Amino acid sequence: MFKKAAVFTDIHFGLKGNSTVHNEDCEEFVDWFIETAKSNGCETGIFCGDWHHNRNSLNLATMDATIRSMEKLGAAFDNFYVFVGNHDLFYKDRRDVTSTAFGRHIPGITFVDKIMVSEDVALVPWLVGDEWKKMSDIKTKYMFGHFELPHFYMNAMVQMPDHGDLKAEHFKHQEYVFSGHFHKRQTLGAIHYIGNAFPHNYADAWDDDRGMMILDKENNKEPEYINWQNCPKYRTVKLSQLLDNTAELLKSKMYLRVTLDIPISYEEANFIKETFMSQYDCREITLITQKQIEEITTNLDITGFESVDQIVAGEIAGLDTDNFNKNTLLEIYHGL
Ligand SMILES: [Mn+2]
Repeated sequence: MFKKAAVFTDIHFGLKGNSTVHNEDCEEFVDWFIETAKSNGCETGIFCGDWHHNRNSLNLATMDATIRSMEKLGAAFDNFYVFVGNHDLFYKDRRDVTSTAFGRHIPGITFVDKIMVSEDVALVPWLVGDEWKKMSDIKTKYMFGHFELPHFYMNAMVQMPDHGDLKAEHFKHQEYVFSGHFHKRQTLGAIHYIGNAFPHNYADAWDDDRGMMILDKENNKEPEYINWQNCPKYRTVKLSQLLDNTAELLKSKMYLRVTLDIPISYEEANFIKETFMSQYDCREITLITQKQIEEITTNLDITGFESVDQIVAGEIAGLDTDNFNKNTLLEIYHGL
């Protein structure tokens, strides 16, 4: 099926309410991925699922970025495989309606919406119904998929519970199982969650070990992971830490939640925020009082936090007005 493959997963075009910033990050990532794959001599590309984020509301700007990116990937490789992930499906437990099906018409793209087995490789889209029971019968050395396996980390701190279906032990014959779905990079036994393309939100704070994986199958090499250095980055820090290590901590494209652990006036805090944002090209610095932090940690559901983009999109959608066009407001915001 391939000699040397470059692999990425879970890019989620259209995240944060079809955010322009996010879609631009995705396109920059795709350019970096192609360049890195080519300089490493990969003739094949694989995407392990969740191309789009939202099954109901992809806008045209997202589709524009998607089509351009898929065309580039199709042109760059002898074959580029695009798996269907759970986020790409309209129905949870069926794969017949997907947001990425048009990909099969793009030259160079192979759309993987059913289990494909060829030589020593199996390609497996998001499994529906009882399909998971077939996994233990597949005898290939390598398997790529979008698996939801118990005990692996869904994000930095939450482990997937066991619901009694597919688990790591079912992959009896594989030496390597590479999967998307969980965004944190992690390996246990034969199972490799390769990590998603780049950090998406504060659930990914301090974890930039994401990007791509290269598998040189022809030479029987171990997988090689390469991080995208220019990724957006999420950090949670105390103000005292930030002031002590400013130059070391702050990077471009950074989102920061800063806890005010030292006494500081509103004006001073704002001055620090404005200065750092422009000097280090940060995207967001949110100052949080100790009291707010306690409320956040007792709620614990980090994945439930909304980004600024999501909050603004939600507020605009909720406006009760005849005087403003909500779509225009949203466009203006996304263009900022
Ligand atoms: Mn995903």
